[in-house]
Amino acid sequence: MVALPSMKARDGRRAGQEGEAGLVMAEIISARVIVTCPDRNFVTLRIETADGTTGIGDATLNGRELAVVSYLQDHVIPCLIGRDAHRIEDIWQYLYKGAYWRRGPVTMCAIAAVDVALWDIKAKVAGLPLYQLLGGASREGCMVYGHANGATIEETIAEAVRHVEQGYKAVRLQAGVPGLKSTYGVAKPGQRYEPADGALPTESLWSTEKYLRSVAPLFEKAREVLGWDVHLLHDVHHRLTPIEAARLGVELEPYRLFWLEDPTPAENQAGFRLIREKTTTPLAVGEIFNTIWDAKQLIEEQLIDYVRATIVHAGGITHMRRIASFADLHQVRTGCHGATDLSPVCMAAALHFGLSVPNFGIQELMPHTAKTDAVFPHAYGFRDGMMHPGDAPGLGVDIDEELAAKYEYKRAYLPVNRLEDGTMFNW
Ligand code: CS2
Ligand code: MG
Repeated sequence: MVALPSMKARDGRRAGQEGEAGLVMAEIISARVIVTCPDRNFVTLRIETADGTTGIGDATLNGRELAVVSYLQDHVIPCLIGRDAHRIEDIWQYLYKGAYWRRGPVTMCAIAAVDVALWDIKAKVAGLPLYQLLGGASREGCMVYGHANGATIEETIAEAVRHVEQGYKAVRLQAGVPGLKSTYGVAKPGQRYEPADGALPTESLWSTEKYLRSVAPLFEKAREVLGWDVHLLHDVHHRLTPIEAARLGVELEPYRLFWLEDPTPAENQAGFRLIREKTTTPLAVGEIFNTIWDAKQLIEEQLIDYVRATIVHAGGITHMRRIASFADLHQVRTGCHGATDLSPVCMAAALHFGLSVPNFGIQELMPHTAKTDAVFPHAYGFRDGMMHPGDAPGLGVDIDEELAAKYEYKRAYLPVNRLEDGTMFNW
């Protein structure tokens, strides 16, 4: 009979180094946090094992970055040293259950960073691109959607045409709202869209009535110009009530959207029942979710079509695979958040995840600046409207620490939003 490796408790806390028969050990000897601002802030965790293998994970929480830095440095890293990097699930459970205080964006970002760095290490040790360890490729590549935005309908559609010419099969359309000075998702003149734009939060004004009047004409014109062979998406950014969202969904039905995103805030998951009863426009929700519990009812009752949780904010690859498996049972597909505040490390992880899960839907792509790309050299690429993580061992992304050190952290907040009468509202 084959002797099993000993299951004896080591010191109850740490992975031992005794090298028991059959156990491949990768002792964590250091972990450190790197903060850099190549055009915007990013937080990255690097974990190193005794044989010199390193893995990285994204820990960026837009506008609240330093809270995650402290959570990692002061509370997580001391517990990692000496553990076996290969025990990814056990470390995940240790950090989640062991904190006593479960869930929340700061905690789950920190856990995600550790989890992704450990998957990176495991795949490098195996000498395989990570998706191979996740079951291998389920498709040729991950379809992505690009962002077309402009102050007017004409500008937005011109941008969409440009995307289609570049090969995009799916485009999100956001246009300025007549009568409002600024709108989420629309770049300021001459700049690229970047939501975290102030050392203190900038304030914008919102009118639901003006907005609702502006959306259907945008999509009517878009179908006229772009035809029907391109997927069109739209983000409401949590700004409607369920009944208003239902009305918008119905109005947009003739234009066959791929999805309508975040139509209403999702803390009250039952609120989506009303929208769902009224409209067949597909719904996508979840870029601010951090665990499966945020989406449980939405998925179970099939109140949404796409879950937008992503690696960095929802506990890493380990937890995202749990969300995807649960969603798959209910015919809900993935549609990972991929704005510029998610670093190239997160994008790489999302692509390995997306390539491997059976119920991949689409991946958001908001390209990073050249400065960001230089700090994070990566193997992933774009072709014919799809992205592929590449075949380098591990995640296929690194951080150039020397270059990163040149860009000091700059406090930057997401804007806040008020109704025209001054009432604080959802941004
Ligand atoms: C947006 C994001 O990508 C999206 O769909 O909702 O731009 C979001 O506002 C930012 O990622 C917030 O940090
Ligand atoms: Mg969004």
